[in-house]
Amino acid sequence: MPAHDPASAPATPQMMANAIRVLAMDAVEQANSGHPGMPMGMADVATVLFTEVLKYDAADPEWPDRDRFVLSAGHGSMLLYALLHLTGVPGMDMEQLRNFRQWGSKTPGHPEYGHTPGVETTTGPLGQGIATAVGMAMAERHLADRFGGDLVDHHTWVIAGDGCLMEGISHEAISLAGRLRLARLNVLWDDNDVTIDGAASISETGDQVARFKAAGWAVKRIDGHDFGEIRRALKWAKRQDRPTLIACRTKIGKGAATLEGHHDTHGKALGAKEIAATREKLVWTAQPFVIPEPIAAAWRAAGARGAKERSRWARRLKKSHHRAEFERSVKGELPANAFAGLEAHIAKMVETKPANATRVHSGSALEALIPAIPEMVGGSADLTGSNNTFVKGMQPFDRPDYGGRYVHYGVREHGMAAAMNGMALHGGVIPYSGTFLVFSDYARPSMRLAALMGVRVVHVMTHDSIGLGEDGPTHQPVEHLAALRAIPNLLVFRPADAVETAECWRVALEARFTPSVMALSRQKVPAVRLEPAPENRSARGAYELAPAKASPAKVTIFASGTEVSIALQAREQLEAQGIGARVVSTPCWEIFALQDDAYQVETIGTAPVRIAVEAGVQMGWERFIGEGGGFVGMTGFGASAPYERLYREFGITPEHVVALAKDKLGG
Ligand SMILES: Cc1ncc(C[n+]2csc(CCOP(=O)(O)OP(=O)(O)O)c2C)c(N)n1
Repeated sequence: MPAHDPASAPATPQMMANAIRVLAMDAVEQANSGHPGMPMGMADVATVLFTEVLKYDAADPEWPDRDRFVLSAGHGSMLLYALLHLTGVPGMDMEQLRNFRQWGSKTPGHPEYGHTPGVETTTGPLGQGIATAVGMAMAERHLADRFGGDLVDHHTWVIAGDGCLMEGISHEAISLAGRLRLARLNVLWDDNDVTIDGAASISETGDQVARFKAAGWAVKRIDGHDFGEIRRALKWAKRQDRPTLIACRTKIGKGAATLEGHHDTHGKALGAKEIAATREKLVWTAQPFVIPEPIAAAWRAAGARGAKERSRWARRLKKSHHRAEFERSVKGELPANAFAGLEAHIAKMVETKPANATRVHSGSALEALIPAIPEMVGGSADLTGSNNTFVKGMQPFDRPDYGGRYVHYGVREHGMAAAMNGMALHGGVIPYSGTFLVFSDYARPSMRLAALMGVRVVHVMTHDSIGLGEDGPTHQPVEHLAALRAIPNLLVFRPADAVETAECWRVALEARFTPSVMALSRQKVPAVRLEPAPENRSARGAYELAPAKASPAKVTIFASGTEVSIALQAREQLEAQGIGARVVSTPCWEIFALQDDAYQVETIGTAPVRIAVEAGVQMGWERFIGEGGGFVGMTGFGASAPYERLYREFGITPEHVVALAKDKLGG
């Protein structure tokens, strides 16, 4: 047996890194799918990070003051799973690694937040991790200001690959982090010059290090296989007064017998022959999924390194006068009086019945919410005045103290949505932000991940239809409501007036595990909720706003948002002709779908004719109007003109609704 056989040799960093390499290649081999190259290439860097630098206690992966670790290059999931297993995260036993990528395991193809203990965010769509990490670093700074460095004092570490840095979102993330000077954000770039198709240089000639530097980051290049250099660089990163990039020059598949450095190691099993030769090269005699005890013990000790620090922290928390508020915020519970101001505002709106744009009503709702819910942190992608997301008195979130609650995200919708995810994942912050609804397309990949992860973020998306008028079809969403409603676990609210807007805000904030979109208008609309209600009617998703006067109802008109008032006018006209018509307001389809059958059936009603009116495409409305129902809305793109003209030209009028209803009734 050679002297450095892992079964007997002391657990050097090299041996500990080789444990990651072997686990990665064996798990991918067993699954016959996965990505061994990246975990093998970054094993050395990850070993130093997890054994010497990262602040964590594997026994409690939810310790609020832990350093966050984000594997942005999510395809290298076996790196993370190996680390979680080796450091001793509860539940991450070897069985999980044996069952990599299998049904029911905690080791899915790409890391999934909420599915696997210790996974801080879902990654796989390249670039999302680094952009999400920006939000985590923002939340950390914000909470450090709110609760003090005694309770909040940690870093956010990211491993990103060439792919993450090629993605456009990386630009938004890097420039935002640089501008905000997020010194607790440290990115380790797996600089291996390999992507799937071959060398990264076949599609990239940019200088990444120069790019980060230009954005205000501190940068360094190292040999990612030299433990001394890695150690010094990670320590250097913690000392900087700005975010840091460490370009770690690595070889993909490092350690593989013949494939080291080859793009073939990126995304497939190495094969039995290569694995046997690699075992020999690494002098690794242990069977697959067996870690020699000295190495396993050293890893477990690394995982427990932070235990003392965690108990010291827990003692500080116990004594802190911030304790109750800190615990409440981090758990994501709302303050006891969170909605007192909002309910008073609703009562006032019922009384005063203001006609205005729903974006303005949203601004008024926020005026009641912002003072009551200190963890709400707002912002806009450079459309503050249009989105009505700013409440007087809010301070900008900015260096040096980061106590402000309003983020100037700049024109970075995608980066903004990802940063919001990061803040929500970090905990202690409820992020909301604004842009135009049409630009949900720019934010969609991160919104989808928010829905998949189940995080509470609120996207205020104004200018929600042709009703925005003169800016024209580039800015007029048509298919966006349908597209957003298609995302599972995303609440799409489209309130009709001041009361509904406030009600929807409440539902959004109470949805602890669901992101929301508030689709809001630029144009003024009349109040439709004129009477006090004993309950939050929007919390049913859809409800009968106006019953038929002439009974039984012959027509039910369904509408959302700004078209609810059109539906009410159509109802008046039908009733004037002796045709009983009722109106159902549908502020949130997803919530309506959760109501019991009896309520849904009763709300949809039995009128023979069902018409829907919404200034968007029809897709999805069948759930209310059935196959034979009528739809008044858009069938193509809008146009540039004053909105009243557009509604007339595109036939979204009470008269058109009436004509269609009568036609369906047979004259
Ligand atoms: C947005 C997105 N596009 C494409 C992919 C598919 N994909 C996964 S890994 C990868 C190449 C990444 O290259 P690199 O980051 O250098 O990783 P390495 O080859 O070093 O493992 C691609 C294109 C993806 N996961 N996400």
